[in-house]
Amino acid sequence: MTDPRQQLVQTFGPSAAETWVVSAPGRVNLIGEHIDYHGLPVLPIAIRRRIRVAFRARTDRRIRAVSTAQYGPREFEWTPRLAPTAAGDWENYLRAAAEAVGRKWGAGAGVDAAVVSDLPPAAGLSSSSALIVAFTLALLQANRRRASFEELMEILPEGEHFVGTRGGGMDHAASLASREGCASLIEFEPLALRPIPVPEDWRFLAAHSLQTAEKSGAARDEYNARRAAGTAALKRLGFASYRIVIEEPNSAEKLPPGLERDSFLHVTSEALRVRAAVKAMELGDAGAFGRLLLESHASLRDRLRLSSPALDHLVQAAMQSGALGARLTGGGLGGCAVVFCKQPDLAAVRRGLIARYYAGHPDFDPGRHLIDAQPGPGALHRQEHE
Ligand code: NG1
Repeated sequence: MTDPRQQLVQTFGPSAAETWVVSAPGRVNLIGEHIDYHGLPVLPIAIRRRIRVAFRARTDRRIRAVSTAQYGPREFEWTPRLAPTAAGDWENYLRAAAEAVGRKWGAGAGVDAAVVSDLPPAAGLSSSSALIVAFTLALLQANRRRASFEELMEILPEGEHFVGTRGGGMDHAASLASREGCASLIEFEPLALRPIPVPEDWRFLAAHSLQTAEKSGAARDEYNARRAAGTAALKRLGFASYRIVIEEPNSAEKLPPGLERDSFLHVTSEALRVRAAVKAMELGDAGAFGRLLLESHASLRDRLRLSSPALDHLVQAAMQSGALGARLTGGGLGGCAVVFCKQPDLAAVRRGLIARYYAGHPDFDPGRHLIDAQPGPGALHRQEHE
């Protein structure tokens, strides 16, 4: 990965001002899909791919940022009430961070910043949340402000809404507070992150379907529709929250057939799968963990209808190659599958995926599309001076 400090100097010139670097990792959700926004626990890992931001504080309120070649330089004034710019523009993520910080602590000094990433965008690895997290930490540092995990979680999911996705808090929590070698059991009511050690010989791959799910485009409406259907089902049944309803397994019968009922069934069953997956991980029961991933995929495919022929094929190819489980990860309709196997089978699973899924795709790049997803530390626990 290019050194963002070099890019900072190349773009904005040398300066006597202090330069800092912050970074935030992407994440792979192991299980617990489309339930974080209903306040239910999820189990992601932070991965070792991340967004790094080198920056210097300015004496005015200008925010200037440059990113790798395909995203051009951006510049705006950090005013108290920021509005989004054109949909799909990467500046919106910078604005989202500034708006989130500004709403809680007021607008402050701007920055000159260079952003570098080895996280492929629009791949279900949460590069957009990682960017918002990293840029938020940069703005706070530039203004010499320290924020706790809880304070950051108050502002970050809201900040992402600014970009148009009514997401949950999973991505930000995982990117901020995951622990090296552990999955993160994230609870939202109240907020808590419990590190669950991943058994030594468990391996995960993030395998890209080679179809992107552009969250700022059409996939956003699909995402928001699932959220609305799940919420409508809960309302129709007269429950205040999904946390109460998962203890009432027969409630679905009272719902008319359709997306509402299917969403309800997905959410409630997925919550139970998360519980079972944590147990399986704690016991080192790889077979059970793998089966839960497959059940999660089937539920996302058949009930939420968020899989795609490509993702189904990818999951199948993984299983035929010796994986113990696989499923689409993230919002769905493209992006990645998470593939689970034991360490001795990893090379065969990789080779099998390449032969069964990626052969004949000239765009396939193993460094971007078939990523080792071992659990790394979140932004708040990274012990390094970059
Ligand atoms: P992706 O599509 O990977 O960014 C989104 C949400 C998550 C969660 C998952 C589905 C955002 C920023 N992220 O993830 O909170 O709801 O979908 O489980 O909206």
